[in-house]
Amino acid sequence: MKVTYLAGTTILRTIVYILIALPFFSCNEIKTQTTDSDLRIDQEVLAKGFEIPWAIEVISEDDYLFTERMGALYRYRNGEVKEVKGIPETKTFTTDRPYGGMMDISLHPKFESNRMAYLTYVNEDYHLSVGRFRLQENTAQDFEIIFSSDQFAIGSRIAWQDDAHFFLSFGAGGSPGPDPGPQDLSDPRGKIFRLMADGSIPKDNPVFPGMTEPSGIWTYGHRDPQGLYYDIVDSVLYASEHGPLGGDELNVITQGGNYGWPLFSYGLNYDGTKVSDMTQEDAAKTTILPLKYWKPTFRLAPSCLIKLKNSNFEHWNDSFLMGALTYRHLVLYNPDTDETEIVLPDVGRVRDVAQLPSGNLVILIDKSSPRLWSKGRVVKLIPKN
Ligand SMILES: [Ca+2]
Repeated sequence: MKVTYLAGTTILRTIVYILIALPFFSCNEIKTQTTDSDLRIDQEVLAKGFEIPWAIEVISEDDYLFTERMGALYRYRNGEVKEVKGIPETKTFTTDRPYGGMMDISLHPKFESNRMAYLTYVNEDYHLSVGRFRLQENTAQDFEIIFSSDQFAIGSRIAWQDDAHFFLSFGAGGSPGPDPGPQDLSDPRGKIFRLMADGSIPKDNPVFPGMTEPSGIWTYGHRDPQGLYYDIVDSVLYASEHGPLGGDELNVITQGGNYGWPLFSYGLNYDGTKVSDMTQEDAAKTTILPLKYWKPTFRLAPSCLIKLKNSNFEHWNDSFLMGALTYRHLVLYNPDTDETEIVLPDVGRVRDVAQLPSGNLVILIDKSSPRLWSKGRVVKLIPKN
């Protein structure tokens, strides 16, 4: 019985390794959607004048909440933008550009009845916090901090597993060299957490070696997962993460997994040196390799992640859409064909994408991109033939 089980495990592991290794054997070029392609896209600017609009959530077809990294939450409703009152102060850390600040906004799955929304932000002590509130018109009522940490997060997203559980990514930076934090289970950086809706720790979270009970940590060894998408149909959590100089990844997130940073990376340190001497073969033995990675020759810098389903962009459905910050493109990744396609070239630094009930999309774009004089904006994407 035991032998059969072990043999089964080995076969399963081999299949998993083959599946993981598949992307290395297919070397598809990056495709670019040309203007004479059959898919033309109307871009309608709904609102503009922002700095770094970072995250958007759709309440209904013409009603959205979106954050601004510099410290604001806005509500767009029928062509009008109002600032939401009652949210906390936030801090950014500035090197070449501001990091941290006000990050994700996420509606509770039962928002329609309970009006609960969640915010991830860097607080006045430069530590990542998560707060929730009840949205009453343009006011955040009963604001309550449900997660606090003692570290700065360069990026953070929320994705809901169900009404009771959400995932929270906690991005670590690292320049010029990597920080060991993501491998340290007592450090919140470089982790994906799984928490109850009230911020408490789910009893069925993993118990890591050296611990006697579950913690909030679901997976570790991440660098900066700024894209988090939970596929409720397939019950799979996906995360896109920034490598350093290249080595950006799309990962399938499995409970308790070590995703390798900074033990192993397909990218390079910012000074061009190797992140580690670990081989891919050795990394596969102790860590979970990405579903897909992009080499330093295509620095995707994925800002967000959504898997489209039943959108009006038929050719994009069942593929992942991501903002590519370095090149200022909107990029589509099809996991079935392993093709990366630039669907909106040089559109600007897209920070987030959301699907509307109609099947059209809304995206957020940074100011000064793609042109120096461009304003930060909310743009609706509509396909036209
Ligand atoms: Ca990794």
